[in-house]
Amino acid sequence: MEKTLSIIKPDGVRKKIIGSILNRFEISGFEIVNIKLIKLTKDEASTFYEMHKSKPFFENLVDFMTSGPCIPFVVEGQNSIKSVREMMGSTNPDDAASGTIRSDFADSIDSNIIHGSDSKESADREIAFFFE
Ligand code: IDP
Ligand code: MG
Repeated sequence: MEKTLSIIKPDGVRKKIIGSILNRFEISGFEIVNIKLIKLTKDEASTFYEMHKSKPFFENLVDFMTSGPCIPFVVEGQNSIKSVREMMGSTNPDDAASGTIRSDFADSIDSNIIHGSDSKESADREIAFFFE
Protein backbone atom coordinates (compact mmCIF):
# COMPACT_ATOMS: atom_id res chain seq x y z
CA MET A 1 0.00 0.00 0.00
CA GLU A 2 1.31 3.40 -1.01
CA LYS A 3 0.70 6.73 0.72
CA THR A 4 0.50 10.16 -0.85
CA LEU A 5 -0.21 13.67 0.39
CA SER A 6 -3.04 15.73 -0.99
CA ILE A 7 -4.28 19.19 -0.01
CA ILE A 8 -7.66 20.79 -0.55
CA LYS A 9 -6.35 24.28 -1.23
CA PRO A 10 -7.96 27.44 0.25
CA ASP A 11 -10.23 27.91 -2.80
CA GLY A 12 -11.70 24.44 -2.21
CA VAL A 13 -12.46 25.27 1.43
CA ARG A 14 -14.00 28.64 0.42
CA LYS A 15 -16.20 26.94 -2.20
CA LYS A 16 -17.51 24.45 0.43
CA ILE A 17 -16.55 21.42 -1.64
CA ILE A 18 -14.46 19.64 1.04
CA GLY A 19 -17.05 16.86 1.24
CA SER A 20 -17.39 16.52 -2.53
CA ILE A 21 -13.64 16.17 -2.95
CA LEU A 22 -13.10 13.74 -0.07
CA ASN A 23 -16.03 11.67 -1.35
CA ARG A 24 -14.21 11.10 -4.66
CA PHE A 25 -11.31 9.50 -2.80
CA GLU A 26 -13.61 7.35 -0.69
CA ILE A 27 -15.70 6.07 -3.60
CA SER A 28 -12.49 5.35 -5.52
CA GLY A 29 -11.51 2.91 -2.78
CA PHE A 30 -8.80 4.96 -1.07
CA GLU A 31 -8.38 5.28 2.68
CA ILE A 32 -7.94 8.73 4.22
CA VAL A 33 -5.51 7.85 7.02
CA ASN A 34 -4.74 11.37 8.33
CA ILE A 35 -6.33 14.78 7.85
CA LYS A 36 -6.42 18.26 9.41
CA LEU A 37 -7.42 21.86 8.77
CA ILE A 38 -4.57 24.36 8.95
CA LYS A 39 -3.86 27.94 7.88
CA LEU A 40 -0.30 27.99 6.57
CA THR A 41 2.08 30.83 7.38
CA LYS A 42 4.06 32.41 4.54
CA ASP A 43 7.19 30.65 5.84
CA GLU A 44 5.45 27.28 5.83
CA ALA A 45 3.98 27.72 2.34
CA SER A 46 7.37 28.91 1.01
CA THR A 47 9.07 25.83 2.47
CA PHE A 48 6.41 23.47 1.15
CA TYR A 49 6.80 24.88 -2.38
CA GLU A 50 10.55 25.59 -2.17
CA MET A 51 11.19 23.71 -5.47
CA HIS A 52 9.27 26.53 -7.21
CA LYS A 53 11.18 29.39 -5.53
CA SER A 54 12.69 30.64 -8.80
CA LYS A 55 9.41 30.54 -10.75
CA PRO A 56 7.59 33.76 -11.68
CA PHE A 57 4.40 32.50 -10.00
CA PHE A 58 6.06 31.67 -6.64
CA GLU A 59 4.98 34.78 -4.70
CA ASN A 60 1.43 34.52 -6.02
CA LEU A 61 1.37 30.82 -5.08
CA VAL A 62 2.47 31.54 -1.50
CA ASP A 63 -0.12 34.33 -1.18
CA PHE A 64 -2.84 32.01 -2.48
CA MET A 65 -1.86 29.09 -0.23
CA THR A 66 -1.94 31.39 2.82
CA SER A 67 -5.22 33.12 1.85
CA GLY A 68 -7.28 30.86 4.12
CA PRO A 69 -7.30 27.46 5.74
CA CYS A 70 -6.47 24.37 3.70
CA ILE A 71 -6.99 20.63 4.32
CA PRO A 72 -3.90 18.44 4.00
CA PHE A 73 -4.71 14.73 4.07
CA VAL A 74 -2.89 11.44 3.59
CA VAL A 75 -4.34 9.02 1.05
CA GLU A 76 -3.47 5.33 1.20
CA GLY A 77 -4.10 2.76 -1.49
CA GLN A 78 -2.62 0.91 -4.43
CA ASN A 79 -0.71 3.21 -6.77
CA SER A 80 -2.08 6.16 -4.81
CA ILE A 81 0.57 8.66 -6.01
CA LYS A 82 -0.21 8.17 -9.70
CA SER A 83 -3.94 7.60 -9.17
CA VAL A 84 -4.39 10.79 -7.16
CA ARG A 85 -2.53 12.80 -9.81
CA GLU A 86 -4.93 11.34 -12.40
CA MET A 87 -7.99 12.15 -10.27
CA MET A 88 -6.73 15.75 -9.90
CA GLY A 89 -6.22 16.44 -13.61
CA SER A 90 -3.68 18.78 -15.24
CA THR A 91 -2.31 21.78 -13.37
CA ASN A 92 -4.21 24.12 -15.70
CA PRO A 93 -7.92 23.23 -15.40
CA ASP A 94 -8.42 24.27 -19.05
CA ASP A 95 -6.22 21.28 -19.97
CA ALA A 96 -7.63 18.87 -17.37
CA ALA A 97 -9.52 15.81 -18.57
CA SER A 98 -13.27 15.92 -17.98
CA GLY A 99 -14.36 14.27 -14.77
CA THR A 100 -11.17 15.23 -12.94
CA ILE A 101 -11.31 17.37 -9.81
CA ARG A 102 -9.61 20.35 -11.45
CA SER A 103 -11.78 20.14 -14.56
CA ASP A 104 -14.95 20.03 -12.46
CA PHE A 105 -14.10 22.56 -9.73
CA ALA A 106 -11.03 24.74 -10.50
CA ASP A 107 -11.20 28.30 -11.85
CA SER A 108 -7.64 28.79 -13.15
CA ILE A 109 -4.06 27.52 -13.07
CA ASP A 110 -3.27 29.57 -9.96
CA SER A 111 -6.53 28.68 -8.20
CA ASN A 112 -6.72 24.97 -8.90
CA ILE A 113 -8.36 23.42 -5.83
CA ILE A 114 -6.06 20.51 -5.04
CA HIS A 115 -2.46 19.40 -4.55
CA GLY A 116 -1.08 15.88 -4.92
CA SER A 117 2.47 14.60 -4.42
CA ASP A 118 4.23 13.96 -7.74
CA SER A 119 6.62 11.16 -6.66
CA LYS A 120 7.48 8.81 -3.80
CA GLU A 121 10.18 11.23 -2.60
CA SER A 122 7.71 14.14 -2.63
CA ALA A 123 5.07 12.06 -0.85
CA ASP A 124 7.46 11.09 1.96
CA ARG A 125 8.64 14.68 2.37
CA GLU A 126 5.14 16.19 2.21
CA ILE A 127 3.55 13.69 4.62
CA ALA A 128 6.35 14.43 7.10
CA PHE A 129 5.89 18.17 6.52
CA PHE A 130 2.28 18.12 7.72
CA PHE A 131 2.00 15.09 9.99
CA GLU A 132 5.33 14.31 11.69
P1 IDP B 1 0.92 20.61 -9.70
O1 IDP B 1 0.16 21.24 -8.55
O2 IDP B 1 -0.01 20.16 -10.79
O3 IDP B 1 1.90 19.56 -9.25
P2 IDP B 1 3.24 22.34 -10.06
O4 IDP B 1 3.95 22.57 -11.34
O5 IDP B 1 3.91 21.53 -9.01
O6 IDP B 1 1.78 21.78 -10.39
O7 IDP B 1 2.93 23.80 -9.48
C1 IDP B 1 2.48 23.96 -8.14
C2 IDP B 1 1.33 24.94 -8.15
O8 IDP B 1 1.80 26.22 -8.59
C3 IDP B 1 0.19 24.61 -9.13
O9 IDP B 1 -0.75 23.70 -8.61
C4 IDP B 1 -0.42 25.96 -9.36
O10 IDP B 1 -1.26 26.32 -8.28
C5 IDP B 1 0.79 26.87 -9.35
N1 IDP B 1 1.31 27.07 -10.71
C6 IDP B 1 2.03 26.22 -11.46
N2 IDP B 1 2.32 26.72 -12.66
C7 IDP B 1 1.77 27.93 -12.68
C8 IDP B 1 1.74 28.97 -13.68
O11 IDP B 1 2.27 28.85 -14.78
N3 IDP B 1 1.06 30.10 -13.32
C9 IDP B 1 0.46 30.26 -12.12
N4 IDP B 1 0.47 29.32 -11.15
C10 IDP B 1 1.11 28.16 -11.44
MG1 MG C 1 3.57 19.75 -8.05
